[in-house]
Amino acid sequence: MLNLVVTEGAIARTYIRYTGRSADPRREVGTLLSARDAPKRMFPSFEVIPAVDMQGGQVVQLVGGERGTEKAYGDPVEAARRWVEAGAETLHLVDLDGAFEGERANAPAVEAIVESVDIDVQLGGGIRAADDAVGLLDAGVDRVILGTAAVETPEIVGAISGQHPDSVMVSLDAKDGEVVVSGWTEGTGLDPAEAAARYEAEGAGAILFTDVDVEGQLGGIRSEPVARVVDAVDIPVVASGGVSTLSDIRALRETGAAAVVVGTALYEGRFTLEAAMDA
Ligand code: AMZ
Repeated sequence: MLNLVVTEGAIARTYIRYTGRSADPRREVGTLLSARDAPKRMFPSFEVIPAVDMQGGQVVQLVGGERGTEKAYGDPVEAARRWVEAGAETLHLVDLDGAFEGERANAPAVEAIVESVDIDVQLGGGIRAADDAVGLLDAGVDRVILGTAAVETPEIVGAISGQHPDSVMVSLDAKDGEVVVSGWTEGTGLDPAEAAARYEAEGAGAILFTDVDVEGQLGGIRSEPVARVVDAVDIPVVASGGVSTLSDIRALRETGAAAVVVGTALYEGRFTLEAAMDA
């Protein structure tokens, strides 16, 4: 008998156990193949995602996204490996030089991470053209994160999703209630919840919502702005900004967010990734 142990959406990875001969192997194998070809659901259960923000080839964390406030935390590939060992299911990579300058500058570290880890990798910062995004997805990045380009050219979301379904995460980063772009230096006049609904219609697979007002400050999260975005869409919303305690993580989970990105609190050892995932 062929005993297939299937966990939703993840059959191709690990959850197959063969325990003998099947009465009808062709049927079993057919089921197995179609399950493997089915698209993987993004964030099937709540995730705590470590951030690897890069500047000049180093991991850094900024306070409120302001240049000049950076604190460095070493080599990105080592950090990525450390998060994988600690049990991360997804890595959140940001090319900060790319976000500020409009052109990605940490590609060697990104490539090395994509090659050395076998968990999902999402990447943002300086992805401003559809062909760059598609190239990254072809090269093994699981999701591209678009901020500035999605605001300037909303159709880019559909253009990329057409080739790689469910692989565009639109980043709506809010300062004083308004979406900001270009390294969070320029306002757009957009309301984050209204914009989220619009990008869902454009084909976004998920929304990243960063509460810039509390970002990097270890001062705690605000639930309401996250809940507003969650309530505006059906696609997963990943929350970011301000996490300093395990109860911040629980509070974000209660908003209905699908995942939370944590940076400074993990690098400063406020809690471990294991403890955060247990929370
Ligand atoms: O810290 C910052 N100033 C900052 C930052 N972390 N500015 C942008 N970003 C991130 C966004 C998103 O993930 O949260 O960069 C990405 C968007 O970049 P772009 O180049 O598409 O606007």
